[in-house]
Amino acid sequence: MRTIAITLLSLLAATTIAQVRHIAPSQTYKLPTDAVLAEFDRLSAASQSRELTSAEAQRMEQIVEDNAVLTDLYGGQCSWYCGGVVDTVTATSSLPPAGKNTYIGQNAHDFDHTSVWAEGADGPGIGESLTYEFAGKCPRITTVNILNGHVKSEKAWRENNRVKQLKVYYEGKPLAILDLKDTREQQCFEVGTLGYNDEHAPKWQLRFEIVEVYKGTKYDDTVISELSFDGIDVH
Ligand SMILES: [Ca+2]
Repeated sequence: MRTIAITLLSLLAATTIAQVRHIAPSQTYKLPTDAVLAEFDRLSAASQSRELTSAEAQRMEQIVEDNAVLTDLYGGQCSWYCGGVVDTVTATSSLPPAGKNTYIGQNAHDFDHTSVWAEGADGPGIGESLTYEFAGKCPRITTVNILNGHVKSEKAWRENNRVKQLKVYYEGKPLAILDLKDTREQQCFEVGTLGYNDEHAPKWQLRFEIVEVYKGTKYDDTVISELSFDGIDVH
């Protein structure tokens, strides 16, 4: 009897594991070249301390307009974020700050391609995770967009680990494994319709756990530059 029960439990466990589906990116979007990115970063930094000349402002606008990823981050166009709000982003660990750079979880959701979350565990950070929390009334999510690795430059991207598999937990239960490509392109994953869009619904969470990584050439730290969303119930 006991053997039968254990066999049944094993079968059930195997079925549960098998049910976590793998999702490949449905679309990818290229970043501009490093030269254009560096020009954009220079102009962006200058705009913090002085008014840009009209030629500089025009150039900056043009760079944003010409590049889908930058349009997404800096274009200020209509998106899920017109109604969607992420209440908190927390990480299980992060690297300590170095100079003015921090590596906290919120950096993965600050609409800045140069700032990153870097896990702070020993080794590549398998099992480390980011948790995003939403209010019940938050519009529903259908898509997860990821800039994988330290995308600010080809050099930083190569030197640090990138995520190969990211396990998504929806309300604490495994939902899917995102199979990330080893690319600096923005990767978009269709995850189904998540959330409530209901002011009476409770708060809810998505957790993203590092399962496997692509190795960097210099550092054994796994990095995500941006993890953001698209969805419905807005406009
Ligand atoms: Ca960022």
